[in-house]
Amino acid sequence: MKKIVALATLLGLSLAAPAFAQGAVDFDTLDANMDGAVSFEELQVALPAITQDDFTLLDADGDGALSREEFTALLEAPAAE
Ligand SMILES: [Ca+2]
Ligand SMILES: [Ca+2]
Repeated sequence: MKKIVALATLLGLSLAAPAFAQGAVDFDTLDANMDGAVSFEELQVALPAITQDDFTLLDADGDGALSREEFTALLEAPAAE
């Protein structure tokens, strides 16, 4: 979880971040092909700074895509002080 918090901070993500406040980055928007999971490529569209290593960290069950639950874990990571 600490690593996810660090990643969220690195990417400038938090529920308070402007992109999220505007609803610009949410699961349904990122899931471009609407298969119910966000692939690395789909996440990269919104977060060009993300790396495959970052993605692997978020992909808790290792199936190669982020489920809604896995994506929510990133959004809900508390912003580091
Ligand atoms: Ca998808
Ligand atoms: Ca997964």
